[in-house]
Formats: sequence, structure tokens, C-alpha cells
Amino acid sequence: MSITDTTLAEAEILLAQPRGFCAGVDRAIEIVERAIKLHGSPIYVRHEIVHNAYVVEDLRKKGAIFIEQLEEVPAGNTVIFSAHGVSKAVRAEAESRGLRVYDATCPLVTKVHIEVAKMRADGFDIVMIGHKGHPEVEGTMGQTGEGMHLVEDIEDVQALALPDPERIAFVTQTTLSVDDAAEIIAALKAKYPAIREPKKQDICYATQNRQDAVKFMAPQCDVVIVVGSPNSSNSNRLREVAEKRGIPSYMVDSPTQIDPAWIEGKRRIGVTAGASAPEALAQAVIARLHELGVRNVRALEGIEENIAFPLPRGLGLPA
Ligand code: 0CJ
Ligand code: F3S
Repeated sequence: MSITDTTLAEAEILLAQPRGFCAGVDRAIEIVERAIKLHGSPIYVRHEIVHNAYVVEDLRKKGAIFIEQLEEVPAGNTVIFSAHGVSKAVRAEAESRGLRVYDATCPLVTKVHIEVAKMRADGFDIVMIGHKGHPEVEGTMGQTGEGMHLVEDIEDVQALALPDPERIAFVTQTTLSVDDAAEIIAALKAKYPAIREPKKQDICYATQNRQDAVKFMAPQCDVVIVVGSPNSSNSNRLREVAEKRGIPSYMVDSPTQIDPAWIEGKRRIGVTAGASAPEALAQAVIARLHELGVRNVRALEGIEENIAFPLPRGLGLPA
């Protein structure tokens, strides 16, 4: 046995708590599965239902067809909006085409859409903190025809020139870095002291809890592995949280992407998963680490989440 083997045999995997699926992702996947059972396949889904390649492939096998533009949905069919939400224009297009719609927008994204509508009705311009091009940002920005201003960082805040500094509000994407968002919000408040903020922060409970769990885990680790797909905002933020603490951290979509060199000579290997990454993948990553010689697993303490969102009308009865 080499020195490296001995080290790995003594090493342990630390498992973050909470990790993986949130209530909005559970609900979105359930909506697709129930719609297929109810109406048969194919069922069209606008955008990846959640940003996870494994989930999307699994639903594709069950009869879902993923599209980006509603014009790709043949007349008379059913379409499901992804967990990230859609603009008013997309909703109107689906209605005008007479498509049957099930809305898998996470209720916590809908909450932000409602805030935008209320503040626009009160005559406020709205600054949205988020990542340009992300579907949630497109959906939230698209809740109103005008008066929305996207900022991605503090430089964008400095460049803002808003018409009435007394009538400004802000909202955020739900899956941001809690710490980066706090800095941008501080810059907004410094520039516009009267800015109106959401009653409850828009970054969701799942994003907050998973980042807190990595903040607790990372200082105990020599390396951190995050399970998540490259286009998943919240999963990327988990990797950054560990990296910002000086811990080498990697994101993988499947156990085959683990490079054995990452764990060579490491004693504590942290594992977590983004809100769209199935527990089966986290377990497969653990199995791969076992194969590579790591014997021990320790689940860390953390918040137990007991949140569930109701299904949309028409899909709520037992399938
Ligand atoms: O935007 C959301 C409602 C989060 C959905 C779950 O995560 P994911 O990875 O599909 O989406 P993000 O890219 O927003 O994290
Ligand atoms: Fe919703 Fe947050 Fe999950 S907005 S879909 S609970 S990551």
C-alpha cells in the first residue's frame, strides 16, 4: 500500500446539511411527472425544468420535450413553464396560442414577480440585482414593460442614473451569493438612501441555507466537491463560497468528472449539492470517493428543512 492509499483510507467525507433538492425543485419535477401521467407524452417544457442535466435527461426519457421558444410547441399541446419563471410576454403568448399551461415557477420566484407588479403600480422604478441572461432574471424583468434596471455588480450601481431617487425599489434573483448581494445592496442604499427593499429578502431559504452549510463545512475541509450542472446559478455560488474561504473546490455533474488528483493527500473532503442536484448524484459521488479509497463518511449537523409547496390546480390530486 502506498503512502497515498494510507492517507485516503484515513480520510473522511464530510456531507453538508442541507444540500440538494429544495421545495421548488421537488414541486417542478413533480409537475412534469404528473402532467405526463395525466395527458400522456409528449409534454413540452419551456427551458430546462431545473438546471440539472441528470434531471432533464430523466424527464426526457419519461416523455418530456424541452424547448426554448413557445413557437416550438405544436398547437393544441401542453407546455410547462420552468421553475425559474417566465415574463408576462411568454405567458400572454401561451394564452393567445391556446396552449394548456402548467406553471412550475417556484412560488418564491412568483413572490418576487408580485413585488415587481406592486412597486410598478406604486410608480417606483425597480433595480433588479441578478445575472444577465439568466432565465429567472428575464422572467422577473419581464413582469413590466419598463422601469426595470438590471445590476450585476457595484460598478453597475455606480453607473445607474435613475429619474427619481425618492421612488426606487430593488428586488433580487433568488439564487445569488448572499454576501455579494449584501455588498451590492449596501452600495444601492448608499447611493439611494430612500430605496425601498423587499419586506423579506428575495434570496430564498434554500439558497441561504445551502450557502450557510458550506460556510460551516468548508473550514473543516481540504477540498470541497459541489454536485451541480454548469448552468445552475445556486450550485456555482456554493462552489464560490468554499473557494472564497481558500479551499480548493470543484463542481461536478457526475461522479465520472472527479479527478483523483483533487483528493490526493487530502484528509477531509466536503461534499454538497445544489438545489437542483438529485441526492442520487451526491450518493454516486460518495460511492466514487469510496472506490478511490476514502472509507469514512460523516454527515454534518445543519438545518432540517420542512418546506413543501402545493401543486398547481389540476395536478394536485394523487396521480
Ligand atoms: O431559479 C430558481 C427558481 C432556482 C431553481 C433551482 O435551481 P436551478 O439550478 O435550476 O436554477 P438556478 O440557475 O437559478 O440556480
Ligand atoms: Fe425556489 Fe429557491 Fe428552490 S427560489 S426553486 S426554493 S432554489
